[in-house]
Amino acid sequence: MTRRSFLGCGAAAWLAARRAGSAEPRPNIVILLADDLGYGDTSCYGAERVHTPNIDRLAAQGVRFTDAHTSAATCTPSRYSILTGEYAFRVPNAKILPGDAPALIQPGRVTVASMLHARGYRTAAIGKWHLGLGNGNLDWNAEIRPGPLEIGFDECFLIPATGDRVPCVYVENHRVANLDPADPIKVDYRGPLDDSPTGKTHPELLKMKPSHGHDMTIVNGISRIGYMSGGKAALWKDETMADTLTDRAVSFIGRNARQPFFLYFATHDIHVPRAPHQRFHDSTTMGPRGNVIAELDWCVGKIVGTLEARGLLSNTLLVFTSDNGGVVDDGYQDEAVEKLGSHRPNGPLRGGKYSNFEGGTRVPMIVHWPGRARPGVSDALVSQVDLLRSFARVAGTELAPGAGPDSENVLGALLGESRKGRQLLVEQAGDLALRDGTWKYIAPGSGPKIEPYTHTEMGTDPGPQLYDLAADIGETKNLAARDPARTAAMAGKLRRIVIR
Ligand code: NG6
Ligand code: CA
Repeated sequence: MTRRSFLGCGAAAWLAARRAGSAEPRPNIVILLADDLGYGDTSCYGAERVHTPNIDRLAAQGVRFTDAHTSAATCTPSRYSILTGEYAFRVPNAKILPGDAPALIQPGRVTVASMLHARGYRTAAIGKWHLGLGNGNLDWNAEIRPGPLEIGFDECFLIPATGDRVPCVYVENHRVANLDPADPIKVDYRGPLDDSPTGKTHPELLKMKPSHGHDMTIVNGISRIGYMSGGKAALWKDETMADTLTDRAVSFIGRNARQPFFLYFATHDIHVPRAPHQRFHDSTTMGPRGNVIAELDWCVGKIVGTLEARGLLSNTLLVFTSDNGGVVDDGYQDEAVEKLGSHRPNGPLRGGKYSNFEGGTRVPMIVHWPGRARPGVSDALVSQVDLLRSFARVAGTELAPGAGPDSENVLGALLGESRKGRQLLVEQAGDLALRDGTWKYIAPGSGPKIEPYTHTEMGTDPGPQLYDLAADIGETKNLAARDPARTAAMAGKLRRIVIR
C-alpha cells in the first residue's frame, strides 16, 4: 500500500496544507458586507431600539473591533479596496458609480477572489456589486463582461450597482436573470428613453417618495437614479431582495460544502430604498430604517445557521462588516428622520457616510472563527484593505509582487491574538485623513461643512484638523493650532503614502 492511499485523501490534504504553511485544512472564508450600516446600528455596538441577536452572537463568539475601517466613506471606493487591497484614492475612477459604468477592476488583477481561487477555493459574489460591469456602452441583453467572473469569482448573482440605481434587475454570471429577449433592456443616465412616467412627472404613482434625487424611472412603485426601459420580467421586487440573495448564498454553501469556498455576500440592506419584507414591518419602532436592520440580522442568522447545520461553522473564517458609515435621510421620505429618536446610527462618532469624521469609515467589524479567533473586544486599528494580505496568510500563500499594494497582514489582530493592527491608516471621504495610532489628521479641504441633502457633517475645513481620538472620540477639539509639529508630521506622512 502506498503512503498516499494509506493516509487517505483527507490526511493527504492535511499534509499538503501543512507543507503550504498552515496547520489545518484551509478554512472557508465568508465576508458578510452590509451596506451603510453605521457603527452604532447593532445592539452589540450599543443600539437599544433595534435588536440584532444573530450579529450579537457572532460578536459574543468572535472578535468585535472598535476601530476597524473601510478605506472610504462611500461604497464603490470602499469595495474596490476590499477586493484589491489598494487604497481607492489612487484610482481616479473609483467614485460612486452610475449603474452603467464599466468594470473598475480589470481582468488579471489580483483580488481576494482570484487569490483564493488560485488556492483551490470555489468563489462567489452574491449581492451588491457597484464596481462596474463591461467595457462601456454595455448591452444588457448580451453577455455582460468583464465583471466578477473575470477577476476570480466562479459565479455571481448581483445587484449591478445599488438598489436605488437602474438597471433594477439581477445579473447572474454573464446574463441578466429572467430576461425575456422580446423585451430588451435599455439603460441611460443622461435622459428618459421614452415617455414612461417618472418619479418627477408622476409622483402620485409612488409608494415611497424621494427626498432628494431619485426621481427618474419608477420600478416597483419606487423611483430610482437613472433611466431604464424594457426587461419587465426581470425587474426585482425590493421586498423580496433579502430573501432572494440569502437563498442564493445558502445554495452556494450547500453546493460547496465539501471543499474550501469563499463567499462574498454583499447585502442591499440597509441602503436606500429601505423596503424590507412585510414580516419585518413591526420589527422596530424606527420605521423602515430600523426594520431593514432587523432584516439584515435575519440574513446573517440564516447564513450562519446554514454553515452550522452543515457542520462548516468551525472551519469558516467569517468577517461581518459594513461598507461605510450610517446615514439617516439618503434620498427617500422613509420616516428615518422622524422616527430616529434616541438612536445614534454612528454611535459616539461624529459624521457618517460621506464624512471625513470617524463616522464615515469606522464601521462595525466582527471576525468569527471558532477555535481560532479568540472571543473578545479589540481596539486594534485595522482596515478592510488588509483583508487581502491577511487572507492570503490564512490560505497559505503569498501575494505576487505588486499585488495588494496597501494591504498589510494583520491576521494576528483579526484573530484577537495581538492588539497591534496598523500604525498608519488612510481614510478617504471628500478629503483624505490619516490615522497614526489614536491621532487623526484631516487634510484641508474646500467642500461644504454640511452636506445639503443628508445634513451630514462632512468634517471639511479650509485649514488642517488634528484630533486626539483617545481623549476625544467625537472629534470636537481641533488641536492643529496647538500642536503644529504633530500636524505637520502627520501631513507629511499622509503625503508620503499618497505619492508612494
Ligand atoms: C448618492 C445618492 C445616495 C446613494 C449614494 C451611494 C442621491 C441624491 N444620493 O449620490 O442615495 O445612492 O449615492 O451610496 O442621488 S453608496 O452606499 O452606494 O455609496
Ligand atoms: Ca454604502
